[in-house]
Amino acid sequence: MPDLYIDGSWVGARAGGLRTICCPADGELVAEVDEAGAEDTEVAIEAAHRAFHDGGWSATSSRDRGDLLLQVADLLERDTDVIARMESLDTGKRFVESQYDVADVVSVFRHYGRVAAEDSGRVVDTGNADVVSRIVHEPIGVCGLITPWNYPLLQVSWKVAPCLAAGNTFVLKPSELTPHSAIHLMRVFEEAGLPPGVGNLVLGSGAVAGAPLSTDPRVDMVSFTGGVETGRRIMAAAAPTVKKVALELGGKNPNVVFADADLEVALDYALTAVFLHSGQVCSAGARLLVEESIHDSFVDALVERAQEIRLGGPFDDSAETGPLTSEAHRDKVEAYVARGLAEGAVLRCGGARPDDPALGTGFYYLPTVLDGCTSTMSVTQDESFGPVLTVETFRDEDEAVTIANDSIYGLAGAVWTQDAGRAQRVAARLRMGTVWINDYHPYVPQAEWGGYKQSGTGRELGAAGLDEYRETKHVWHNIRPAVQRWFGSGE
Ligand code: TXE
Repeated sequence: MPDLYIDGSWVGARAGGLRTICCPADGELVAEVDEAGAEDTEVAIEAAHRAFHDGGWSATSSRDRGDLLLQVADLLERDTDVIARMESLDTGKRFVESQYDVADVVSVFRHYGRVAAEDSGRVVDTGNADVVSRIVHEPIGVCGLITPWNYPLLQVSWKVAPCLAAGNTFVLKPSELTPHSAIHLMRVFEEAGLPPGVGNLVLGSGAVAGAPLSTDPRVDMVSFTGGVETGRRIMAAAAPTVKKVALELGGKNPNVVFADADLEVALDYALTAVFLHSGQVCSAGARLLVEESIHDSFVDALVERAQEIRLGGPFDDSAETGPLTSEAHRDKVEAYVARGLAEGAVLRCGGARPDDPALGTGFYYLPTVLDGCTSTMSVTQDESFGPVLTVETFRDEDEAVTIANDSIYGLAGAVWTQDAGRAQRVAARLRMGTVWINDYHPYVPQAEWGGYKQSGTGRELGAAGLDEYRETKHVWHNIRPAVQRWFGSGE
């Protein structure tokens, strides 16, 4: 069965392109999928454009759209293990983590299913009794949705659910490395009765299949999650047609531990912050800032536990984390660590591939701690997107905040302290879209997610995540029209 979903039909790539998907945990073949060319994306854009302008979707009631999203949530929940298996084979991630991810996807669809009809605009008091003035929300139009490989279906859900809730049509281009859960999602949409052309799926490389989504004048908005370099390119490509652009570009997220924190808990979370999913998380706490007085004991204990983390494939019950997504990505992480060492960072553990022959065909990399780092080093400024923690120290609150904010990024960060006043002061001064106090990583679909500075523009999730996909219109109704005689009043 072909893999591209365009205008309500499953089709192959016009030029016949195919891509081989292998599991990063062992290099085994997962499947071959159709690889779209730019012409396939253009046909998908045309279908989405037609469905938006001719079709009934944007005119459906927001309640009906919400009901469809709730139905999709139920179907996805029904298929949890099927989808989780696809995610694990495409990403190499542990099956149990993929199951958690699907549960999160379901709650994102449920959230937007419930809120789709909640905010129907407002009436404006103009001060003029002869006028009815209303603010209404309308869909933007055709949305190009481009997503990465680390949380494949979850990243898709953060875009697709609010996009449909608001009444838009879309062309989705998931990461070329992890296409299967997106294919399954389109099957679920088909089962739920999404009208043809409203949701379209193209698979393939960003530069070819993805590029038209930021240049084509029929696309009204492009929403992208991925690397900062690609984000810059997409923003520039969207400029000539003045598209709305929403970007989530990752971060270099500081995890700030004060000496007065509950150190046992802070240590435990410092490991999860950076090593969850082998660091392939946009909000990974990859930059540990620890108060100087506790540096030695804290980092010694952290290194000891990092060395005990067990690596393995998706269906290995003893594994605690998996491989990196590709050989190219592991090469990038290795080069990043080598650069840090050349700049004077001290390798405390890891810094190599595991020597277990059972892992030899996967793209594994050991949990790595680089101590003795400073803000001027590339390793504290660049995102590795791998299992690499850099350690810096600070002496007081001001210095902690200065170092934490010394970054082009501003996605997320955490502060650990039992002093509530300090926690609030630091949280207020961190220039980031999310700040956790005495916690790391949780998010909920009800709360906004996104970055300050070069971590992106716009927000996903929460009320703002729906607003991203809506235009705002002012409707002014003069209920007692009368001749005005602005001109000709002298006659
Ligand atoms: O991402 P890309 P890559 C970071 C992380 C990683 C780096 C590069 O640091 O090492 O980005 O990863 C599509 N027009 N993050 O190369 O290229 C591409 O096909 C349209 C952070 O994998 O940004 C894929 O679907 N689309 C991050 C998507 O963009 C284009 C998650 C992401 O790929 C395109 C992943 C183009 N010209 C990586 N070029 C996060 N924020 O969570 C590429 N794409």
